Amino acid sequence: MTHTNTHGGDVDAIVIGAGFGGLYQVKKLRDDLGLKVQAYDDAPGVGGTWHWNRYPGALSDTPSHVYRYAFDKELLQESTWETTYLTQPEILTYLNRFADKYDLRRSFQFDTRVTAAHFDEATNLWTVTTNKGDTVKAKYIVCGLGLLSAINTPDIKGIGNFKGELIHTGQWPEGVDLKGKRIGVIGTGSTGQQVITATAPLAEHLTVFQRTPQYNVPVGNRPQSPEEITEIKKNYDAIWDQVFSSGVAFGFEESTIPAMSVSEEERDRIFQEAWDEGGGFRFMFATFCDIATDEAANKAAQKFITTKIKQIVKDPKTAELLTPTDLYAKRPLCGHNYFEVYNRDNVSLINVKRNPIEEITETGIRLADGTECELDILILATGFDAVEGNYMKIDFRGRGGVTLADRWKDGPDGYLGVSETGFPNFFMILGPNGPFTNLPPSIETQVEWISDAIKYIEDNDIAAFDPKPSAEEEWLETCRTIAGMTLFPKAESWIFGANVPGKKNAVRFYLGGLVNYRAVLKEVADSGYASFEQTPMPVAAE
Ligand code: FAD
Ligand code: NA7
Repeated sequence: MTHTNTHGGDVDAIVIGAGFGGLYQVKKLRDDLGLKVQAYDDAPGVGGTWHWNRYPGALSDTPSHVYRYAFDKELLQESTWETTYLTQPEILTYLNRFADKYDLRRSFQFDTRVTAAHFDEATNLWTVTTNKGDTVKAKYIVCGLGLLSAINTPDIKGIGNFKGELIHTGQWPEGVDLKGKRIGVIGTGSTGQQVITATAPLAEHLTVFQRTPQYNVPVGNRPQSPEEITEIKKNYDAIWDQVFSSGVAFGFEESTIPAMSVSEEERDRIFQEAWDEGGGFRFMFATFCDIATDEAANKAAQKFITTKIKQIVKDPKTAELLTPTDLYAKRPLCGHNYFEVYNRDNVSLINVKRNPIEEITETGIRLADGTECELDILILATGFDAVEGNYMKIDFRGRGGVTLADRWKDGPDGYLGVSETGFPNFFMILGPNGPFTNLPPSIETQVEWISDAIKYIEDNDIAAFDPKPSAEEEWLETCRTIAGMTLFPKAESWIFGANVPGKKNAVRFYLGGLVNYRAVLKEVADSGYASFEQTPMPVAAE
């Protein structure tokens, strides 16, 4: 007996995306499994997030030593950094170095957007098409499309009429000169806060259009000496062990102490220590174990931060506008002297909930009360159609011609964040309902698991491999249950899809932590992928 069909495609696998995920996936499939791989990115080069988000002030808020691949011990020793957090150019340089080291660019076709991918049940192949006219057949697709990548442009009246420069932070062009300009920024999330802080010293005047104030703690970015870096490099094995066996994977010990179990003085001492040390995730997860799950603990953290805002911002009216009143339950933000920016004479803050933007005009922004804000540059720091945004832009069709858009019309599914029922041999890196962490360790976990699954499919002559509907439903229920134990669903943010008008508010993450997520992935693999349908290759008599 021989198998009638090995793959029969043009290549074995298509990988989409040249960020942390896609790059490592190409290396794994091409170099470790020996598959023929074609990869695409619509950017002109590698980097993903760090190619697109070149706005001034763009910084990772994961500590430098753990915002990188863990698997490559040689690269861990060779790479270096200067400060405790990495700027966008540094991360882009790092990813380019990674691409050089493994000669990854030769597998990519850049400046090319994948527009459709249809599964053919007769051949078990995907046909992938691009905006450059390519049509390629492959057995596997791995999507590294990014979860904060499809930009969200607000539908504000007159947005097309602006005669100055209109720039979304997630598509920042080269050569923007902010010096001496009248600049407006819409949005005060993580990105908005970074770009506001960096732009204020350059602008003639900066006007911030804020809809919802957000909590922010200092990032604590400081120089890291060569001696400290040497020490980290010596301890990398232990550092990564800790990261992979933690919840949020940021490289600090997560607290096990409930906030209300200590006195108010002790609580404030611990908050102050975290404030001085810096880091948003650290403030939320290293101080106490229940800031994100218990209302009283959450209130204590809110109170600490809002008191700081009052102390930092000199004008009480501005301080009041900057003070959040909702739960501290969005992605925790941190920055460098964010609230201090509003003490500058050349910065003004507009609350667009109280005084909405009526129209973007040729020369700036007109507010509901008739105020005209004249602008040379308008920066949209309005975030992303997070998680499934880029998936919805591709005409994906699985078994029976069912579209992914249709399957996900009530909110995205996504088994284990890596696969989808009815979409055989189709894998996602950071797909819906994956872990909510410092992302490179989660990306690495998923890329390695996907690669092992593909090896299993190859070794076992499986034609089609996708999650059983019951397994996917059970996983979604697990994600919903865990999310329901936290305060995150009660705050309006991209984590649940609340930031884009019309988007379904639904669970999009597994909030159970990386360590538990890895245990589930291992269990699934160890079971011989029992939660997956596995259609064998058709066999023919010799
Ligand atoms: P991405 O880097 O987003 O790459 C996806 C790539 O896919 C893009 O290059 C895109 O062009 C390409 N693509 C998408 N659709 C198509 C298509 N149809 N055809 C062809 N190509 C396509 N995470 C952290 O853990 N810590 C941080 O501090 C942190 N800071 C961040 C700051 C900003 C401003 C942003 C936007 C994100 C941040 N993130 C952070 C999240 C960050 O996205 C991840 O850490 C990581 O870089 C994601 O890598 P990725 O490869 O999964 O996706
Ligand atoms: P976010 O966190 O989604 O923030 C977007 C900001 O833009 C937020 O302040 C929004 O206000 C604001 N926004 C969005 N649409 C509008 C309109 N129409 N009018 C006024 N203001 C608007 O995106 P970021 O890019 O900052 O961060 C995303 C993640 O990327 C971040 O968590 C890091 O992981 C990196 P709202 O709060 O919705 O009222």
